[in-house]
Amino acid sequence: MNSLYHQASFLASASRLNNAPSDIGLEVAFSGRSNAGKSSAINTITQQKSLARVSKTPGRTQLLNFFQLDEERRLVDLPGYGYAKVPEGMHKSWGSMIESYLSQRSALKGVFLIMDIRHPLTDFDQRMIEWCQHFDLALHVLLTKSDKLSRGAGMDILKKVRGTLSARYAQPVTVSLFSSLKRSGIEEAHQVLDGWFEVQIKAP
Ligand SMILES: Nc1nc2c(ncn2[C@@H]2O[C@H](COP(=O)(O)OP(=O)(O)OP(=O)(O)O)[C@@H](O)[C@H]2O)c(=O)[nH]1
Ligand SMILES: [Mg+2]
Repeated sequence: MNSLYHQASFLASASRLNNAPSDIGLEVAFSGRSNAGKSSAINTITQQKSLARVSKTPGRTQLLNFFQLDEERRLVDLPGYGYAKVPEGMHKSWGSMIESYLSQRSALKGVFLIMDIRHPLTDFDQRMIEWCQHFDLALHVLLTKSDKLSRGAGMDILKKVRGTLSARYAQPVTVSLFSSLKRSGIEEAHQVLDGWFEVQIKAP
């Protein structure tokens, strides 16, 4: 078990960027469509049952939620996008909050973009990828809920998504399979985070 992630604890919630915790150290944000499984992925990656709040009701996470790993490193659960039932005004405020977070947050190193493997690369996902590329942020796609498909079908989608991303975008985007239900894909996710968080890997 990787203790850096396991020791995660809730730090703060912020309704906007200017009441977020100090902009120091390194941060990785979890973004994606509402209900895709962002909060679940944070819990699975940190191997904690209820660090981030999971809900069957889409649009549950409406604040920026900061989780501290150590003095210098944080995970951030971002509000989901694309939830049809929120009023138009909220879509706009979501967009401006996320855009200011992505563009102004110095600590932000990269984004884990969470996609339900059954609905990858929505229009919103593509907008998010464009923003990340524009703001020069590292990007990793987690295709979650992979337990919903057979292994073969999951691998096919993984290949297709990789192909589409490399054809469409200039900067490299990495992709991996994940399931919070089956707790699979955790090691690969930790490896990506370790790289971004500049964790020194001990020689065997
Ligand atoms: N089968 C399966 N269900 C999952 C998985 N991950 C999440 N879920 C379910 O999907 C629903 C939404 O999960 P959340 O983690 O709350 O999703 P979210 O992206 O944080 O949603 P918002 O905060 O509303 O944007 C819940 O009912 C979870 O139990 C997974 O890997 N497999
Ligand atoms: Mg959530």
